[in-house]
Amino acid sequence: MAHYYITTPIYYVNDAPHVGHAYCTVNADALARWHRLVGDETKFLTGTDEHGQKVADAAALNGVSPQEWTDRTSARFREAWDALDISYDDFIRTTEPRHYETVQRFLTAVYENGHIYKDVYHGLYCVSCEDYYTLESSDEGRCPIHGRALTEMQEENWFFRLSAFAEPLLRYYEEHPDFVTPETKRNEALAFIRGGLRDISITRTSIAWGIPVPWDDRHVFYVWYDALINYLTAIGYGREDDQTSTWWPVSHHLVGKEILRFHCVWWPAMCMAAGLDPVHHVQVHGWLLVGGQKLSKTMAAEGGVKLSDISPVVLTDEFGVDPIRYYLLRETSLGNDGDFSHEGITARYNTDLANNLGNLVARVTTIVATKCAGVGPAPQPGSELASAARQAVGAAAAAWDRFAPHAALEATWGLITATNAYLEQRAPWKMSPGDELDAVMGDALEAIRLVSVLATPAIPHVCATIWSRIGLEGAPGDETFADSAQWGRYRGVHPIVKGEPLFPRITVSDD
Ligand code: ME8
Repeated sequence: MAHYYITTPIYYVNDAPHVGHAYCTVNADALARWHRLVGDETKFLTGTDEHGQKVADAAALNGVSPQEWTDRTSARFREAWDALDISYDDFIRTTEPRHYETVQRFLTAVYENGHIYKDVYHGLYCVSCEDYYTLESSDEGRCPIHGRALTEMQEENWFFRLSAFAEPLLRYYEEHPDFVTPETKRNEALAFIRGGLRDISITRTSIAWGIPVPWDDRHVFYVWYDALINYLTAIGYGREDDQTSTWWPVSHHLVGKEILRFHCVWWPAMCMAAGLDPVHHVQVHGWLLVGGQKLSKTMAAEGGVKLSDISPVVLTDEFGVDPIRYYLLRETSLGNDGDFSHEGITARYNTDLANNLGNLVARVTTIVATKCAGVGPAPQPGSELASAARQAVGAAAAAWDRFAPHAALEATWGLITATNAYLEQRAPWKMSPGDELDAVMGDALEAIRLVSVLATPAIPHVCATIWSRIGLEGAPGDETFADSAQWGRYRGVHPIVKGEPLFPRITVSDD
């Protein structure tokens, strides 16, 4: 059985989760659900990144200890993921003992392998990024991402000999052409490596909120250096419950484009330095933008949207879980930036969910209820819809496999459109009860069943509801995909439930 390990970044707990975090987490969730559906042994990891200056500052600002602050904020992430029906298998917090243990083991291995040394660091630091810049890489002394003035820092630090890994990294990229996708991001990482790698400072004495360096307890590890190792903590690296050989290195990290350098340069080099194979795949995604801007706390101050108004919990309350999940998955392809807006959600809701999917299910269940005595007939083996279905199944499966949920859903909605067109053409509402009507309705029910299977990683609640409305037991993911994706599994003689509209239309006012 294939193993599939997928991770999101672990999110900083300096503030509450917003829809940008949800974007990444929902995509990872749908991919994990897809792999469970096809029968892979799946592990889906998310969590919170709780050390570092930024988090310590947020705690101080709120007058509580860092531990109290991280407990409180980490819980808000869990709450958001519950609201979005996120099926993580593990939620890691970097303040947990298991993480301390793995980090210390991993970094001791790097140290003992001779890749860590002591020196004095001078640099320009951005607390929001928790990262150093050089004058050249800064925006005239300001952070190129956050726009804030950079702070001059000088401290005695332990350094990681990143510069020694340029050649091994380039070789790794050459031997693993799919290491970083999409290709534009792979090229970006390669350009960075070819531009020359400098050693990086990996410890701090200026703050105490971090994991102690095992061989020098005046220092704590720099937050990024501990954070990346979370992916190994969750699979027990260096501990008694070590499952590294099961889940590593054939794993997938889904990360936003601003943390490409950490995941595509530092992290593989760190793994090599510890004597471990780097992860096999990093999928980089773009940003959700509001009015052309990355979501940030300053947006509201500049007259834009307030982040708290578009928190995952507020959005799911307003539109429902599945519509938000659908929007986040369907609107933007992983890799590109996309615009987030209420108008965008409403448009997708009314068009794809209410008009296409909702109407199809309503239409079919109504006709079967009134003209087929409420019992769903069986489909025809050679139906013209069967070829549309086969095409949709193939295209959707291929898209899920290549990290393209938007394309998987596009293919799935292609089958909905084909089914609606088939009904328009055959006009079963004009037919009298009998074999011809049964054949058409059986085909439509079978197409709906297949749509529920294909869409279940994205909108699991609605798919389970549709499943029971067409008289099936359990849920669309209960059978393995190889079986359930075959045309003709809907055997007929299933009791149909008409039910309330799945997606009542949202009225859009003109003002
Ligand atoms: O960087 N659009 O944490 P973070 C899309 N702790 N995705 C967005 C987004 C937006 N507007 N804003 C945030 C960190 N994200 C580190 C990671 S991993 C070892 C350590 C998502 O809280 C996106 O996935 O700043 C991005 O990479 C992640 O949140 C960064 O979250």
